[in-house]
Amino acid sequence: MVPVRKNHLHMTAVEKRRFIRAVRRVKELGIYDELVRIHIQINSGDYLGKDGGAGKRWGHMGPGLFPWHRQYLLILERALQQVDPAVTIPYWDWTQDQSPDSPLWADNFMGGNGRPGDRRVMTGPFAHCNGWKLNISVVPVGPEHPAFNGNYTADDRDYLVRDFGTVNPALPTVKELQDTLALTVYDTPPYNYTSGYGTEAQSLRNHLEGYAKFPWEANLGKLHGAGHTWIGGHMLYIGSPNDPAFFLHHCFIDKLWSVWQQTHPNVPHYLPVAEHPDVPSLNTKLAPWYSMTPADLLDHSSFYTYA
Ligand SMILES: [Cu+2]
Repeated sequence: MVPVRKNHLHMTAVEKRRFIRAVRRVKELGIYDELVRIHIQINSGDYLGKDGGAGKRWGHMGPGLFPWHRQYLLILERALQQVDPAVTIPYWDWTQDQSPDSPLWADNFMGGNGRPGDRRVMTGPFAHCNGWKLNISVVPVGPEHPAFNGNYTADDRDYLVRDFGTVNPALPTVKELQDTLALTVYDTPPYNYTSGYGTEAQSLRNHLEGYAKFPWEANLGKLHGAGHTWIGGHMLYIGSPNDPAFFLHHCFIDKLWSVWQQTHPNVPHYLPVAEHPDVPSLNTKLAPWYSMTPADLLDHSSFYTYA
């Protein structure tokens, strides 16, 4: 039986309770925080190497975005299933589910926005007052824009922070998503945050990641980026997996890679195929696990399906 991932809106109250219980248990076991640590380590390296020549960008600002996060989510999901075999990671479709009053943010699921002032989350299972304490958290330092900054220092706040709609007031629209999913090229040299800018050179990956936009679009930071920035708080920076909403957001990104593949069955579903100094190729084992390649991760259907 292959596990089925579903939209959180279609989960029963019992399914939600079991998901939350498993996440909190995996946190107690230290597995969750180890995943946070890995994300910080990999993401920082990816940002510091954004212009190339500094080793591989594994999971961000490059084609590894989809396979790397697919493996990352699989590791969490399998840990959750050790606690409760029925649990899968649900997804958040932010083109349809945009209200701060969504069941997503209810007290029995992700909990709500941060309070005024320090933006501390006060409700739900991931509120500090309900026992969710951050052990590994960082804030950006240095002169660069935080969104392009690989330089971080320890953040001693041990509570989760959210700030809905302040940095970015709007979640992505259906049109924004459809325009990007219409692209027919997975990624383009230099396989970084500049790939596919404009109309000629395409990059499904960079448009979906959010660093490229079409001439008719107003702002960078769309789609994947916009989900992070709309939630705000911890979701803005590389310690974003401290917010369990990260996994519902990235689960939807994961689903979209699959939707794009189905929409364009006859184009390469990962690029580059040949070895490349700055990014994983189709057959490069992904750090820090060195167990699976993008080729191994191209098709999720043996790991899980989407309802
Ligand atoms: Cu990430």
